[in-house]
Amino acid sequence: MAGLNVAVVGATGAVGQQMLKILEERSFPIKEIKLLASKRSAGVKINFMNRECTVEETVPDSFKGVDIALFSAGTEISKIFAPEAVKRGVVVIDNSNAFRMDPDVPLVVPEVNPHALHKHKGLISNPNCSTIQMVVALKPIHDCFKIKRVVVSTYQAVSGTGREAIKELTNQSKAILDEQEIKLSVYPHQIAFNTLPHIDVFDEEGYTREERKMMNETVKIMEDNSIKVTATTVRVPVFNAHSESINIQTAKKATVKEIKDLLSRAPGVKVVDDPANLLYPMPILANGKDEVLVGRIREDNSIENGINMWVVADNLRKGAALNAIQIAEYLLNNGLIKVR
Ligand code: 25A
Ligand code: L14
Repeated sequence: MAGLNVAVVGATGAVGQQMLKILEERSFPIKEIKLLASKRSAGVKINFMNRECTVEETVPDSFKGVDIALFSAGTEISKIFAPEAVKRGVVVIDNSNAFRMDPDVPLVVPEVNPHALHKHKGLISNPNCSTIQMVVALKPIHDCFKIKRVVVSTYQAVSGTGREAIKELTNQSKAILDEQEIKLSVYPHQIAFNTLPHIDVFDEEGYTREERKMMNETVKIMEDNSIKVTATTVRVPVFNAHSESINIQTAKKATVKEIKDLLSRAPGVKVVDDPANLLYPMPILANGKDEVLVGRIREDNSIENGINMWVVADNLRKGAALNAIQIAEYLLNNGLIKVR
């Protein structure tokens, strides 16, 4: 069968599982698949394209003969194994924070800056989930009206942290409803029936690394360092799909109708904005979907040329696995990957 030799690193994880699902859904041309994870999961059987596949422990030689590797096993694993894969001629699409701001590494959202892939040197970074859904909505507005400033607050689901965090929200919710003691493991405080203004680690200036990722990655992906971004990232007790309240200020005046028309035609976006019929983006609508949902579009009259909107997307799909596979498809369709 014609196709590529594909490796998924972190295949047993929350993002890795979505990667396998989306490769199947989109009939990505695969000759052979390698499911890689830690030693802990070696031997686990996973069904992929009607074949039973066995998970193997990731070692440097796992990448021999592989054409493309999708990594989602955390920053430390990427730092160790991505260079090993590249050394063996593999094109790596990495979901972690390890290489995103490296000037030699394209940081790509296919709807926004696919051209950056033409300069790849074997290693490509998938942006942070919160950044991806935001720039998909911002790019068409920036192209028409030039965005000067963005103020974003996020409402992030626990699935972004991984499978352990999904279990933690389930277990704490049950415990509280049953009036039992809760257990803390992934998050420093109770996440059930609570919100935490804390995602990833704090820096000396009081921002979290998740906030810095949104601020820095947006400028790199949009290729315009005149855009000012400030972020507050918050964990909420939602299983899947991140929400964002986004306030923008544009150089040119934009009406609500103009923004709606623009976003209705934008790739990867679905406008869900009919408040009269109580229709607006919500995690339960975005869950399992490919599109970034945008609604609550309205003028902000407290500043000149201000717009408010509410943006929701499936963080495991568009925020991670789907975006990575769209990058792989672009590489394939544009002859940017050597097939052995
Ligand atoms: O949590 P980890 O360690 O980052 O693990 C995530 C994936 O990486 C694999 C792991 O395989 C899993 O598939 N992995 C870990 N160590 C590895 C190694 N040495 C490795 N792969 C190769 N070499 P696993 O089979 O060990 O994991 C099986 C299940 O156990 C959970 N788990 C893993 N390490 C754990 C742990 N649970 C508790 N303590 C630990 N130390 C693991 O949970 C899996 O279910 P998970 O996969 O849901 O964790 C999700 C991680 O994925 C990253 N992530 C999530 N969303 C994004 C993302 N990264 C980038 N972008 C995203 N949008 C996060 O790092 C998150 O922690
Ligand atoms: O892509 O929600 O850098 O805990 C790291 C932590 C994604 C989400 C990244 C979380 C992330 C994440």
